[in-house]
Amino acid sequence: MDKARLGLVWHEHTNTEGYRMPDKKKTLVVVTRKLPDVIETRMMELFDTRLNPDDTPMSQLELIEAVRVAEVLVPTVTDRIDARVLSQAGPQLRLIASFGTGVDHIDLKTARQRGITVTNTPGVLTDDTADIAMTLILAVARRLGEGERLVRAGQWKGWGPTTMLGHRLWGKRLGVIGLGRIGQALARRARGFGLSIHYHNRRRIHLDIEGELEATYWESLDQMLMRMDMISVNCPHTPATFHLLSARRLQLLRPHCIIVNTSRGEIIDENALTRMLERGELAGAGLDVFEHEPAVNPRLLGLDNVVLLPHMGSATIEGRIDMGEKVIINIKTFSDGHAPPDRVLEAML
Ligand code: 8YV
Repeated sequence: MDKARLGLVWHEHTNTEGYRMPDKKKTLVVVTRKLPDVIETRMMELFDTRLNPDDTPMSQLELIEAVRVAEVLVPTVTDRIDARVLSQAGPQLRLIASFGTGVDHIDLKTARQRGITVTNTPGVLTDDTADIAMTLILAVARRLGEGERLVRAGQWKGWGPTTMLGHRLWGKRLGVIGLGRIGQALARRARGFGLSIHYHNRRRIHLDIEGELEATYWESLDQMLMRMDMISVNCPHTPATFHLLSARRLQLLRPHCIIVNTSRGEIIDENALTRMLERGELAGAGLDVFEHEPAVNPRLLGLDNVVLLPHMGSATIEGRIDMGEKVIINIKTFSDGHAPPDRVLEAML
């Protein structure tokens, strides 16, 4: 039987970026985690898709096996696609279509050097993540975790004029580190709660948006930290933002300040933060992400003034389906020979 009949002959063509994408009948896609059913069903229709139905995170060795055969890899935040994994990739691997916005789990430089395109899923988890950031601000300022634990433990003795007092939001200053898409969505919510918006970015945002949010730009992060009542971390994790909130910078915050983080744990020196919370040098923290996920510093677990969530910023059914849709669009566009809409370039970070 000839090779063509066995489906072994691939017709290659060049897409707009000059990459050569093997154009066999169906693109071989390896998905590392269980995705929503509707997304998996559509992927199976469109591509030669290998799923992970029991959702066990892949080991580094399993990832290496995957990149040896996949034309497209669909990883998530729990997969470390580092230089070691990428160095084992076969020449057929042309696209990493990540399920999520953050791309700090992928070695972008090595991917570029090996001619592998990387895409993500921006925009569709903005509101969900901003909701969780706002929830954490409310939860920490108004001591929701403590109150809930008290009632559940059967230890609530009844209303008292000076018990469970938190802090009013209205009139306070919120400093957003990274007033991008999610930061702005948080700022819109926060304004509804009477918070004034301050922000630090590498670059000042468009004056129209600044005007709409009545936001104050702080070129110096240190100066902003010294004056805020609450801080929200909303910038991506890159080499430049690793431990941006270092022990030194955390010391600049006033003791009544609270911090929330829905971005990446690595942006805050978690040990230094924990130490300050233990000593009462900071009023509280709301953390949806951790430096060594899924491990959580055990000393944080014992603290009353923290609210801890299991990385659920984008965890809505709607959001996860939209993320999957974006993954499909990126793969389909790429395998049809076009530039996928959500290409990630190192320079963008
Ligand atoms: C995602 C996230 O759920 O998109 C991101 O960057 O942090 C999460 O909200 C996760 O990345 C899925 O891979």
